[in-house]
Amino acid sequence: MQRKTEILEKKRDGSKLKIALVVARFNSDITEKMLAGALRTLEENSVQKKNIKIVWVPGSFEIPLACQRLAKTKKFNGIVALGCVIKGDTDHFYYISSEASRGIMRVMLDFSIPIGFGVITTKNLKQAQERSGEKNNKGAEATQAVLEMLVD
Ligand code: DLZ
Repeated sequence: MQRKTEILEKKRDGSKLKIALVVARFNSDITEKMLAGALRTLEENSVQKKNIKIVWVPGSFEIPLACQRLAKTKKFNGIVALGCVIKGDTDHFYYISSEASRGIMRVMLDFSIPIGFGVITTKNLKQAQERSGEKNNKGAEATQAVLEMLVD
C-alpha cells in the first residue's frame, strides 16, 4: 500500500483534465486559502488555467447543489468541494456538515464523477487555520484525491 505522503507528492499529467472548484464564501478567510492550495496543486499537476472553473456559493450547505449542476453539464472530469464549517454554540454545525457531506457523496455516485471532499469541520478557528496553511492544506489534499481518481 502506498503511503499518504507518496500519494500527495506524486505528480500527475492533468493537462487534458477539466476541473471545477466549488467554494463556500462562509468563513472565506479560510476557504480562500484552501482555494489557493487547490489551484497550486492543479498547476503543479499540469492542469491548464483555461480548464479550471471556480464557482462560489454562499455556504457549505449550498455546495452539493452547485456540484450537481456542474456534474449535469458533463463538461468536467472532476470537482473539488471547498468549505469550512466551524462549530458554534448551536446545532447548526451538525446540519450543515452532515448535509454537505451526504449531498457531495450523492452527487459523486449519481453522476460517477470524483468530487474531492475539501469541507473541513473544526471546533474553532485555530484548527481551521491549521488545516488551510501552506503545508497542511485540505484544499490541496482534496484536489490530489480527485487527480488520483482520474489519472492513476
Ligand atoms: C449559517 C451558517 C453557519 C451558522 N455556519 C456556517 C459554517 O460554519 N460554514 C459554512 O460553510 N456555512 C455556514 N453557514 C451558512 C450555510 O452553509 C448556508 O449558506 C446558509 O444556511 C444559507 O442556506
